[in-house]
Amino acid sequence: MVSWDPRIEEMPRKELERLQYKLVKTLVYRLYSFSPFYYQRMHSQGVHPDDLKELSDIRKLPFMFKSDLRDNYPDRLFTASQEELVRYHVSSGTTGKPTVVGYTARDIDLWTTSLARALTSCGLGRGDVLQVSYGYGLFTGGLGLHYGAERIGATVIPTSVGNTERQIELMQDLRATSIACTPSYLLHMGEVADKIGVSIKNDTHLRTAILGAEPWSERMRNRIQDLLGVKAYDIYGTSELYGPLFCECAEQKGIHIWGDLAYVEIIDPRTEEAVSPGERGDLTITMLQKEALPIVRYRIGDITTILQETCSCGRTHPRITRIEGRVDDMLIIRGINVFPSQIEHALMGIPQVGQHFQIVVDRKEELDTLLVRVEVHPDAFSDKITDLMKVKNLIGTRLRSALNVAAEVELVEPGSLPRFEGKAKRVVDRRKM
Ligand code: DLL
Repeated sequence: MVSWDPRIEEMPRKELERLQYKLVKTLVYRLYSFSPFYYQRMHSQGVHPDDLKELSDIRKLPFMFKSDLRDNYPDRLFTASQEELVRYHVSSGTTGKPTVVGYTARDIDLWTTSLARALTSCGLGRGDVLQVSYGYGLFTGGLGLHYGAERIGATVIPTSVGNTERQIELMQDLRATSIACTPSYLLHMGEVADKIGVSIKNDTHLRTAILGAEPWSERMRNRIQDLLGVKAYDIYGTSELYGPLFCECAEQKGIHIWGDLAYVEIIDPRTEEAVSPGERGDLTITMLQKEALPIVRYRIGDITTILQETCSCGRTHPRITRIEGRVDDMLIIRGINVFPSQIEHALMGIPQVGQHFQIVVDRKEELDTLLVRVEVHPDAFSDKITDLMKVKNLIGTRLRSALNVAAEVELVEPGSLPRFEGKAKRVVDRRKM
């Protein structure tokens, strides 16, 4: 294993916790003194910075939600002056006002450091050519990965999203060894490549893919790896936390959360207490060194589990398991909770299913209906109705046993469902329209 900064990444856990306590204390004193928002929140909850006597006392602090950022649009939560800001990113959000994130020069430096560690941990370094096919601009994916890759001395091809045929040409001509984009965009790129007679597996140098910004499943990873001949790593982050920050290492066994930058808790949304070890809950992060837009006990709404033990790669910081979905992505179908990720997992285990699907939820005569539209795998596409009926029944049975609720299945031709360059939108909930 090679670490970007072994002194930090492989620090004994006790030492890391001492460092975290020191950082939390400094952060909370700073916010109590300089942020009217945090002062009021802490005051109304009856907490004083002196109450933080050990690291676990962090649980006495109030939570923060996306609505706090929206309610304080654009910059009322900032604790840096205009002169100290070097950049803004803006997260569009699907509902309501966007959120604005400001960065000081030190924020950009720490964000970049975190990505330098992430990219190193999945085997990238000098000599690698990283094609950054996340969007550049207000979205954090493009510039984030760009800076991280330059920091480790890799060569960047800043293609951003779109113009897919040109992307494939550049991937070949400039001998890209790695790509960073959403998993759905990489699959789309694979299809476009096939159409123009290029096999990403055989005709390019691509061997690593850094995929995130949307939920994807373990089975989707297996498909991407087999189909495109790459090792695919899960990268996670949100704009409020800087952007993409945390990634799997070569072991592919959980996403490393850099403990000197972030303190992680998993909260049960019903009780608002920490879940028991090994249980899933709402990922809650405190950013320990963030300057312009402080983030304390931020309830992100992404569902995951924490892994506390040292990874076999030797890095000692906590890890989280793959994000299963968002609290607000959960569909309640006739009273049963269904996550789109469960549907993806069930579908990707069926070889006759292609890579793309769409979930349509509706309500007919007061009853929720669930329709899953599935592209048939090109190899399994047949003119015979009986063959297709068999596939359809198999999908129906698998979905029923995975979800405990019946879904109507519609098979569609390969290539007929929408494709996405940024985050995929797989759910159409007509009940909300
Ligand atoms: O998506 C930042 C990012 C860019 C992450 C590039 C990874 C790669 P936002 O647009 O603010 O930021 O969206 C954040 O996307 O709360 C999750 O719901 C989802 N998300 C991000 N990464 C993953 C992932 C960026 N690896 C929201 N798995 C988060 C599942 C993810 N969901």
